[in-house]
Amino acid sequence: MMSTTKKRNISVLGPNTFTGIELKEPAAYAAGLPAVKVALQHAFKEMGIVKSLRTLSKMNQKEGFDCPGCAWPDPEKPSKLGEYCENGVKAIAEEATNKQVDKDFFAKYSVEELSRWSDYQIGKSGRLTQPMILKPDSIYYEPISWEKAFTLIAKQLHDLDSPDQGVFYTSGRSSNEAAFLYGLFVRAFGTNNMPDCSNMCHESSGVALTETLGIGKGSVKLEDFDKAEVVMVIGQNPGTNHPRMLSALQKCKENGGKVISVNPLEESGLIRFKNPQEIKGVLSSGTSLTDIHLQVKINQDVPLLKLIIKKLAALDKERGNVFDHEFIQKYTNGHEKLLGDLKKYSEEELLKLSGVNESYSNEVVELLANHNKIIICWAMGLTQHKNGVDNIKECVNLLLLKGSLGKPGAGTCPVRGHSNVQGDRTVGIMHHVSPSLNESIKKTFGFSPPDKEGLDTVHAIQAMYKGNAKVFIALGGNFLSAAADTEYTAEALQNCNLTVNISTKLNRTHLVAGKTALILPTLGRSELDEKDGRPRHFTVENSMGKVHQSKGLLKPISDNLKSEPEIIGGIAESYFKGEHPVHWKSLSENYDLIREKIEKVIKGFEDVNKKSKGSGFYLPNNVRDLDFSKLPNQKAQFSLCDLPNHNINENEFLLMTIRSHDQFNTTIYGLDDRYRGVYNERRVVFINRLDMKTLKLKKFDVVNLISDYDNKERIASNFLVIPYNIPQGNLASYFPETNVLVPFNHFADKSHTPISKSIKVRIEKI
Ligand SMILES: Nc1nc2c(c(=O)[nH]1)N[C@H]1C(S)=C(S)[C@@H](COP(=O)(O)OP(=O)(O)OC[C@H]3O[C@@H](n4cnc5c(=O)[nH]c(N)nc54)[C@H](O)[C@@H]3O)O[C@H]1N2
Ligand SMILES: Nc1nc2c(c(=O)[nH]1)N[C@H]1C(S)=C(S)[C@@H](COP(=O)(O)OP(=O)(O)OC[C@H]3O[C@@H](n4cnc5c(=O)[nH]c(N)nc54)[C@H](O)[C@@H]3O)O[C@H]1N2
Ligand SMILES: [Mo]
Repeated sequence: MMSTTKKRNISVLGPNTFTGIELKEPAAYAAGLPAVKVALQHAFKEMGIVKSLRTLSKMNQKEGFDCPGCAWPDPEKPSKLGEYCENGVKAIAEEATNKQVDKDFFAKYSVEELSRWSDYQIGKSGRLTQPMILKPDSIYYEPISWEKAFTLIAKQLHDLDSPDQGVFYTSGRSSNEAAFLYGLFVRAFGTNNMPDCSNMCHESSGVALTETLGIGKGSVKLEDFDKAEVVMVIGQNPGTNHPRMLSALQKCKENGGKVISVNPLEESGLIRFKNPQEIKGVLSSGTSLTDIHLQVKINQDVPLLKLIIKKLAALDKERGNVFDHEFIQKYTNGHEKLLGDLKKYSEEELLKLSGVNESYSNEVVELLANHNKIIICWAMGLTQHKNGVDNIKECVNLLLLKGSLGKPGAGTCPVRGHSNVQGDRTVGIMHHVSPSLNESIKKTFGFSPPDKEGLDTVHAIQAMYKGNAKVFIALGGNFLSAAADTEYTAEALQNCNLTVNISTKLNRTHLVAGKTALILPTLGRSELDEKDGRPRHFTVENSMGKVHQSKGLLKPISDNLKSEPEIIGGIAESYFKGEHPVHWKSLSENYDLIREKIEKVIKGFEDVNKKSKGSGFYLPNNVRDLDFSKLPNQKAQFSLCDLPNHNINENEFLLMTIRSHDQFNTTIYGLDDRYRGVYNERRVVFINRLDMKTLKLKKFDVVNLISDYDNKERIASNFLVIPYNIPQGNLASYFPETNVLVPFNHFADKSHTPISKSIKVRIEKI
């Protein structure tokens, strides 16, 4: 389906044609030789053999660069066979490709024509090589000099009626240094409008963990997996999205631990694992990972956790030692209320809602009753629902009852997405006002940051849609395709006077642009970043709060790229013209100087220039120290969480929008979802066979998916029906093709994360 804009004739959604599906059985195990083979195919195709081997030897090594894929930490001793996974190699191949999107490319293809390409084709065109401008009424990007681009941005920012008409998005790939400088500039400019990808991702975790435990991050370290007795993996697909986590689960199993997965799908990556970093792993039949799989229905994790807690409470009455009473007494608040509240629910009701097998759930209860070194890992399966915050609070309830915090082998593990999304937050990318951060900035830099709350992602889109925000600047990411309600977001971006994307690769947001649009090409993680012949390095923070350095090594794809700090510094310099207490130019050129400032402003970064070398250092984490002094009564908080309520109509399903094995968010590496057995096609919808029967659907029938929120019909057209092992009443399909169905104004309470994992839809056969 094509939709058009007023001026440029842009296809917002791109083509909806099929690419030639082939269906096989879901994979019997994750990784192993097929993963090595596929990884190398991707690398060789994009980078050639020599560059591939050189690049991979430096990935996730102490003197190399941090993988631009996920945020899973590196072990102290990296494997000799390389410390990377199939999808990390795909990420690097995508970034370090030899293909170029240069001025000739843009002279050949208009944005109208490019918008009719699929995201896969757009992404595969190659790396951006020089700054480009799309002028009002034009459909062709043209070259522009860096200086002119900075001057134009500065002028548009000066022309705004108020700084709050600017929106400054960040995706989570940016380094701590770039993110710190960006946040500093946005505050100096005068707004807190800093939406970021986290708003669509782990924001629910941040809110829930801050309210209950006093820090919006997880508490476990990598070595805790060696000691854990039980690891619960809830709403997460590590085989695809955090493959190196499988090695940690493998170690846990080797040490006698048990792994429980809670997921509407039986994800292959969690069933069996052949570790490609061990010879024996590749040759043997691998390690079976999941001991018990609870096939929960979409968004019925709260009923399931309540059921588990209720049964544990009954056992505790009998045995007296199922809960950690000393811990509860000493460190927590509200435990009686929680147990009292559980009386409202019957076990039968909770079991039925959750949809899980009763005897499996009893096995889980028994395991949890007998152990207290418990880690709970989760990702988007818990956060992207209306009650995303409560989902996580219910996990915290369980850990608190068991005393599974602040001890080896136990704790919270929200598994982060982008490789530095956590670091970006730590150094100040945030739409909320932090009085203490503002105070430190004032003390260090001599200006007062604004104290008005900024816009998060969903509210920034609404502001642009309504014309209340007019300039959109993105430090990375693909805002159009990542955000909810693609057609609404497209209108929002196209309403802007100026959209600016600081990017490595071409994506749909460059095409669905404001009246004027700029593409500012930047260095990738893997590229050598030099100033006057001297290499510079960055720092990043991994999913477990460890900060370490990252240094690129490849020759940059073009001489006309700037680093992210240089681009931010260039904009700031043009905007302030030397009339500001911050010396933007010197900061943007010398990252040691930025780090010295971070050290002054952000707690835990003392001595960062020295400490970030080697394997790095951990930031402070109050949960590890069992210090809850900032919370009410100076205790960790139990929470009362309601059951989710979707008011599903008879003909409606709940749809989760998930990642295939061949994508990184909106970057499509390829068309195969190998673990789920779907090849060469992304326009598919996974559905239970019994539901197919009721709807009289056959395999490969073509359907439209339709959501009807607020009496508005939103349609994702042309999807092939795939019979799958998924609970009745539930559907799964890929993101971003289905983002068009997610209403912009329906999001999680408190965290405002779009409801991308529980969208009410109906199916229409064509
Ligand atoms: N290769 C690769 N790596 C990535 C990414 C990528 O796209 N590709 N993305 C990165 C980013 S930014 C992120 S945030 C992470 C995302 O990592 P994940 O959260 O693992 O990604 P999703 O594909 O969204 O998978 C969600 C999982 O939750 C399950 N699920 C959905 N709804 C529910 C529910 O209601 N309850 C339960 N219990 N489970 C549910 C789904 O079946 C699926 O297994 O990965 C990061 N790493
Ligand atoms: N329906 C649905 N929607 C979702 C989700 C979902 O599960 N379902 N998941 C959500 C989640 S968890 C997230 S995190 C967001 C992701 O949202 P984003 O972070 O906005 O999206 P990405 O696809 O990761 O962004 C890819 C683009 O980033 C740019 N890029 C890559 N590396 C770099 C770099 O080093 N520097 C710069 N400056 N640019 C770079 C490239 O141009 C590339 O095209 O999407 C969210 N949207
Ligand atoms: Mo994410």
